[in-house]
Amino acid sequence: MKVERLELRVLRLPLVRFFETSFGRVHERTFMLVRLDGDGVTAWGECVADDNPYYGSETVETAWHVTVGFLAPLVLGVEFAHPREVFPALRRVRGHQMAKAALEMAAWDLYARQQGQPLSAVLGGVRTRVAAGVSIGIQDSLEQLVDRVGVELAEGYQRIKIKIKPGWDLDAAAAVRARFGTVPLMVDANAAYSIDDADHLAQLDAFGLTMIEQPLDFDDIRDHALLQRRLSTPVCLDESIHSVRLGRDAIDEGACRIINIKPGRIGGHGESIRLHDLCVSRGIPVWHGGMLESGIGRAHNLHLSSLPGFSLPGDVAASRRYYEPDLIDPPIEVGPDGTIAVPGGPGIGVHVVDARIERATARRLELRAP
Ligand code: OSB
Ligand code: MG
Repeated sequence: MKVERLELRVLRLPLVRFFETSFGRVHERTFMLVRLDGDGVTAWGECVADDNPYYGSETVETAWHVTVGFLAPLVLGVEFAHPREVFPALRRVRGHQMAKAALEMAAWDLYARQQGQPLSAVLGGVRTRVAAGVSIGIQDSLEQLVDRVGVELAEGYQRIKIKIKPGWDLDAAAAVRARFGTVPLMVDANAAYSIDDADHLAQLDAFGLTMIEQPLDFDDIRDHALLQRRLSTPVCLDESIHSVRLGRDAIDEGACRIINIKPGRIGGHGESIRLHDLCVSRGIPVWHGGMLESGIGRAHNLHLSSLPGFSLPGDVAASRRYYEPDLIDPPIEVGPDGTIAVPGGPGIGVHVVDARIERATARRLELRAP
């Protein structure tokens, strides 16, 4: 497999509905797409970096800079026997997992398409449909929150995740429980608390949550281990796990009982498979996180979610919760049983609508193999 041409684009797309986390409210997303061409085949990857460094330290601008200046030259025109060789080939660039992931994931799509196989088959997937949950942002009122939960449950989603922050936590969980009883429910704090809040967070134990996601800092393992000892609710780490090694450390220290895998956060599909395998061997359930991706990133996520260790519903919801129209046609849809089909064609298996990409493009750059 050889990449002959690389195209980068920055796109801007309005969200169907605003999305609010403990670090802020967004109404649109700005993100980078990577297109690779080789041997007459076109492949796509999506970078999950935002236009701000609030979830993680990367941004669209850092991803662009690092890809053009440092990552692309390590891939363009280089012969790879398999896409699992791509992440190690980028090793001299430290960090920048989101930028690496977009390129690496596009390389997997390129390889799978060249093999004429669905990406899931190449990744080692075993499922044709994956269980879907939804992530519901912070709302303006508890009534609005409960209404949104009702709408999503009616769509079939198998579990509800609500975003929390100080001042929007116990009451929010209580409101959902009061209206919807024992529905599978979890909360995601996006690092909004500190270990000094342990007593407060322990009050969440009363709600029978399936987990609390990333309560403490993005680079913390140790305080999460202290917190986990004080909670009966399982801690799930998201932001803290930006490499397979950190996943191992977190499990060894008892900092979490569940891990959320986002390929963009740890450098792509190859590293995600390694983290998945580690978690399976250590008895740690994993599920697939989401980053408000367009249909391109969403399709990648579905293929990865088909691996056997993804035993909990992921944040892999239908296209129309995010973008209308999506960049792909047909859009990704959820069935009444709360599952989503893994696309079946070669590679990511979705039809990318060039005209929609063109319309949303703010910037474009083309690089060719020397
Ligand atoms: O923490 O999982 C998160 C969205 C943006 C950044 C971080 C997160 C999220 C979500 C949304 O929870 C998941 C999705 O629906 O794509
Ligand atoms: Mg999260």
